[in-house]
Amino acid sequence: MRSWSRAGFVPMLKLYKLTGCPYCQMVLNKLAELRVPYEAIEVPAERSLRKQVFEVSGQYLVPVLVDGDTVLDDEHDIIEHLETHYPHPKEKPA
Ligand SMILES: N[C@@H](CCC(=O)N[C@@H](CS)C(=O)NCC(=O)O)C(=O)O
Repeated sequence: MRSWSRAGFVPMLKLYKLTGCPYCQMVLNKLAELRVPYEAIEVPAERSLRKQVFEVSGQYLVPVLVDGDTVLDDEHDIIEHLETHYPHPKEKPA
């Protein structure tokens, strides 16, 4: 899936997440705060069934964020990435 951004037509962020996962919720909260569009991919609760997660990140834990060529598998790194690359809505030029 693709979306418009100020950089042009770019791939939309993909977030691999699990409902009830507090680390995933931290990332979801940040995405909502920054109003960044994304595609959420719900993963199985059973770690060994998360084939897609392993294919993109080389490990099985979530959250995993894919932003173009960038793949991040730690919530703190993901939040830092979002804050660095996506301006807060209040700071966006009119
Ligand atoms: N990034 C977290 C860990 C992430 C994590 O543990 N995610 C859980 C979901 S809340 C998970 O994927 N667990 C799968 C498992 O342990 O089998 C950390 O560094 O502490």
